Amino acid sequence: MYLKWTAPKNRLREAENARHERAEIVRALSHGQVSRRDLIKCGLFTAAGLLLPIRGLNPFVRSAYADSQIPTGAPPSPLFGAKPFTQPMPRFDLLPRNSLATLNPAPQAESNQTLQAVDPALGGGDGPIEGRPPGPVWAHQRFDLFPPRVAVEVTKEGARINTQYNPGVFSRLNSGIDPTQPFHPNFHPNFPDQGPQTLWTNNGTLPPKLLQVRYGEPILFRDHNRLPADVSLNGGFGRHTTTTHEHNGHHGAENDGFTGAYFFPNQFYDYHWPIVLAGHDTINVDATDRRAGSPDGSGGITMVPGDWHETMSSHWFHDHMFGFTSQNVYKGMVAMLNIYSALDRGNEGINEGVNLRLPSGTTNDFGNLDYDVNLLVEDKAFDRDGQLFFDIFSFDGFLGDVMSVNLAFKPFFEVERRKYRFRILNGSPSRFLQFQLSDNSPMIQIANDGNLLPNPVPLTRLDLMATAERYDIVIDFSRYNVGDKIWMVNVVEHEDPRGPKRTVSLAEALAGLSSDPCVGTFLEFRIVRDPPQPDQSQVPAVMIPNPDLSTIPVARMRTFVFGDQGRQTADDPFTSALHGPWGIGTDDGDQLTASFGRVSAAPSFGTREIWTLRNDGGDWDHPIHIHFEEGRILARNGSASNVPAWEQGRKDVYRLHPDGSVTVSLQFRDFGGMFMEHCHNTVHEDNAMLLRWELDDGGAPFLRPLPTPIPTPRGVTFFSPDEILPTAYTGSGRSTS
Ligand SMILES: [Cu+2]
Repeated sequence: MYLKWTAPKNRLREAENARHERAEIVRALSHGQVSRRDLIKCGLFTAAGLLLPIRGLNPFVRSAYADSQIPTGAPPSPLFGAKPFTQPMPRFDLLPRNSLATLNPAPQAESNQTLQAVDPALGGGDGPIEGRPPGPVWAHQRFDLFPPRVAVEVTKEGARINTQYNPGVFSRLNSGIDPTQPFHPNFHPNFPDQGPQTLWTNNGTLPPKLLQVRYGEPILFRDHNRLPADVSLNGGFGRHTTTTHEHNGHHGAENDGFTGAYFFPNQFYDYHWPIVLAGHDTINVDATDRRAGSPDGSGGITMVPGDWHETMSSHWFHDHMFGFTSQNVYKGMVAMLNIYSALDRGNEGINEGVNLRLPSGTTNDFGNLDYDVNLLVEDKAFDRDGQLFFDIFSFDGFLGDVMSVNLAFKPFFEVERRKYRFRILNGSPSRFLQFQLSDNSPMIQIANDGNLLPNPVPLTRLDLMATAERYDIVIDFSRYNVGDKIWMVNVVEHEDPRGPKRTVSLAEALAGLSSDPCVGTFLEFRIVRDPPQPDQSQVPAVMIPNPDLSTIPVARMRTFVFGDQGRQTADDPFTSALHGPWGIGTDDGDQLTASFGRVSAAPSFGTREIWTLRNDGGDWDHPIHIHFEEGRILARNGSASNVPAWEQGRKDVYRLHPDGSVTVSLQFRDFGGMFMEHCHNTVHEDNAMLLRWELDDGGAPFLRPLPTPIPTPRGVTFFSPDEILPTAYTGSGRSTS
């Protein structure tokens, strides 16, 4: 937790010195000059990760000048005189959708292994231009069936000024921001620009990027790595290798951003995102149900196969680098992805009996953003120079002391007197958030984790929101007068990253009495005018009912226990480089720390399973993300009646609660390969609460089990899995072909 500016000056100085010395060691660790083991040997480090309070190295322990209110502390982030609500909130920056012909070289099913010279900083020699693992196992699945129709290219690179900002709406709907003006990589005009080593984003620019896609329109996402070839040019944290996960895409594993399928500077990786409805092969296969559809561009519907009950809306994509996800996402490798469908069209005016007509706009056939606003909420911290600060030594998690929305420090947003949809994403490394409006008026939750709920849920206070969770809400500003202001308030207080300490009352939060600087108002809504057109949007009483599971047999039950007793059983230096303390126990086995060479579960293709996720920690919370198929929560702590209304739809992140359990129904359909399950407190994930599971298709077209990719700048090699847990494969037989 953070010291207040009112803390004694000598205590602040001491903390700043401690942070500085610590940063030196962090740098050495992040450059690979020292290992964790070295630091433990030197007595500077404990196995649990905490830097010991020697020579003032740890700003997080009680000092000689102990502040009785806040027992641990780093110095507060400097704000350079910036006051809250003095800058407009930028809308996301739209990624261009190009024709396939713009891609050079043309995309192909198998990884493009054309050789190029490798930078001497990466060891020189020759290596492939594409970092995707080679060969048929990592070829795009069903590439002929789902040929890409839209090309999207981004480069991961260091911070630079944006001269091509496209918010997708007129300036009056973007709080007056003139997009033709250069957009600086800073968090407020008073703040210094972030340096190219500190901030790494899609295209190197701010605001964060938004990609708009629709069902039945496969995307080829070419991701270029132009991060520094020299691993030490990272501003003290972050790793120059990356892999991109489209969270929670229903795509083949070669396009899922597998944590061990990362690629190097000067390489690219082609991700093929088919954007199909789950159940493509088994439900509505002849595409005759208009509810399973996509906007056709002219007011009608293009019908697609699959189950319309599986329609998804609000995704995000982010780095998933093994051991470095928290740092890389915090550095800015984060974007959002809106999926449009017949049901959720992004046009509130079209009334053909299927469109739910949620707040959006009417100008374009689909994907209007006028009244449909993405909100990325993150806590950040800054060093004395105003550069992003991250502490890679705290294995519990990382908390910032500055709230940002769309990577802007506490902005304002101008709205009209009508309904708006907000797609809120918690992108913090570890922080839980919980929102309320300053006048205690209602919001309507319509979606959870990108899945529209069966029925809307009016709430004055949203549920806790963990990292990676998305809540879509509707706020009706017609109840206010022009000139009014209201604020979004965070009411959950952290003392450390273990989980929320407590939820404060609205009055307490507004009074600014919390010792947690992220409690209180963080986004100001300014009601500036009446809408020029009548609000045609609605929030229907029925949105997307759940898929019917009653006739689908349960092939298998599995149990996963999440705790801090992680043990490493693999010794491969690539796949098991992480050392805990966090681990996952599978089916009553020991808690194991991550090795992406270990297969922990292998459900059979085409089946349904029930997984119970249990929290082993007394006062911890863990938000668990299962890749590939969204699930339905059947029970919390063993009882269906514990599942609140806003979790009655489908989800992909499951908060376990302290000592709690969540029982989830999942199906495994349409694509195969190796996927992950992990804590989305990204610091827990990196240290090393993550496992690999893969689909067992019985042998074809995949191998069983799949070979583990080991990326190098000179190409990817493969090894047999280090370990296969005894209960991984269905039944007693186990093939190791
Ligand atoms: Cu966790």
